[in-house]
Amino acid sequence: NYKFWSTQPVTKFDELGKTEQPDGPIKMIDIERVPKEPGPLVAGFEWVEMNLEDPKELEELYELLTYHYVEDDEAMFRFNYSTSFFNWALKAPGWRRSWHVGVRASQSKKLVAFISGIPVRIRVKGQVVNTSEVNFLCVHKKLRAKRLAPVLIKEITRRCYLEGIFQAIYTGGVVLPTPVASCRYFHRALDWEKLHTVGFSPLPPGSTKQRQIAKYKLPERTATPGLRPMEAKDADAVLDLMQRYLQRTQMAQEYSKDELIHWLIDPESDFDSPKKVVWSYVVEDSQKKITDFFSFYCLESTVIQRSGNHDVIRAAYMFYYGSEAAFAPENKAPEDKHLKARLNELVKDALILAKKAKFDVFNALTLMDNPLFLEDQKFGAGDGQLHYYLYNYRTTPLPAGVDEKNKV
Ligand code: YNC
Ligand code: MG
Repeated sequence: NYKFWSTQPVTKFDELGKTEQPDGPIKMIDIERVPKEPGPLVAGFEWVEMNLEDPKELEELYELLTYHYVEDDEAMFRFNYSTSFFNWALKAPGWRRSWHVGVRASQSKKLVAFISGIPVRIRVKGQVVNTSEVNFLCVHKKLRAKRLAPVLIKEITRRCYLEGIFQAIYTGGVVLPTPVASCRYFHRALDWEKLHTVGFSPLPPGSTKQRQIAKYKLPERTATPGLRPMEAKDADAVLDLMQRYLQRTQMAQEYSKDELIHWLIDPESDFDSPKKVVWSYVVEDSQKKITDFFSFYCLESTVIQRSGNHDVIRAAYMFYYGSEAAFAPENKAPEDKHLKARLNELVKDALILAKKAKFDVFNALTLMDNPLFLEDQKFGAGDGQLHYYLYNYRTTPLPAGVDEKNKV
């Protein structure tokens, strides 16, 4: 088993708990010995570097992923990333065209597979590692189970090595050797009736539709004084708060100011534009100090068996947040009661704003401090898991689900 993955520099399942070695690279790479040309592809196909600055090529990537990307186990829903999402996720500061790798049919030039990387710095237990974040691996349904995925993975690896990047981070719903962390998806209905119609939310035994709708009803207006959309002028304050806040976790991305602006401030500022990807808010107190922030992004899913009038689910995903409440003297681990109360106020406002922006559901993973608010804000556990992986980097896995011992 794991015919491909057992050949790769990743932690093996049976090494777990046995390693006495310190955290660090599994294999040393000599750039001189990295092939200068891509490996062979099956006859009839060719490698391409995608030019995602060209709207036509961006649209080709959109087409491939719209019909062939990630589905749930029952094949009811499929992620439908937008072209503005690709502009956001694939053109982050430091992006390189050479890490936007496609495979085309030689005759028709049709795009049939894709894999990408972007440069990110990851802090893992106190050490900062330069990595490539590998994402959007996709093979056309007609070319599945032909061992094309390992060929794509080896090609992006070669391209990372050539640029002097020897480690990678990636996530997936499938279990591979060996997750560094595993999270569960939680979902909070915003439009329960629609989620029920499309088959996402079952009617719990003993309940009624009316009771479910009432359960998820939200106030019209947000409640936190000083809450407003984040602007570029807030970047220094938010970066400072975020950096301190992320110290609560053992693994997190490190951000420069440019990166923070890219990831949190959408050039599309129109509140409910279909092109908007990320929504970010700050809380500014009466002394003009930023005390809290939160953000969420949009990722729609196609309803594969369209039902009623609905062909997409509009989902908001919890992104970064932070609060000075974590550092207040009243906030004491392990309960984090003070922080818990504050996060519940902030997340409730995030739900209200997401509802206003016409989202159907709000999703969050069991990471960061999310377990402090999931239950109170009526999120329910989903079927989906998300596993986090590191390539060519050895470390012992973080505790399951949450990455600190003091969490639920
Ligand atoms: C997966 N998601 O286990 P073994 S996530 C990694 N991530 O290898 P074939 C995967 N490996 O078990 P198919 C994987 N899914 O024999 C499968 N595999 O060792 C492994 N789906 O290859 C699998 N996108 O070509 C097996 O399978 C081998 O035709 C089988 O293709 C797989 O983006 C796939 O879920 C996923 O498009 C492309 O099913 C296809 O089925 C598909 O015969 C729908 O492959 C879309 C989908 C995956 C989303 C993602 C992160 C990808 C990370 C890849 C690993 C990066 C490593 C770091 C490289 C840089 C290093 C540096 C520096
Ligand atoms: Mg294949």
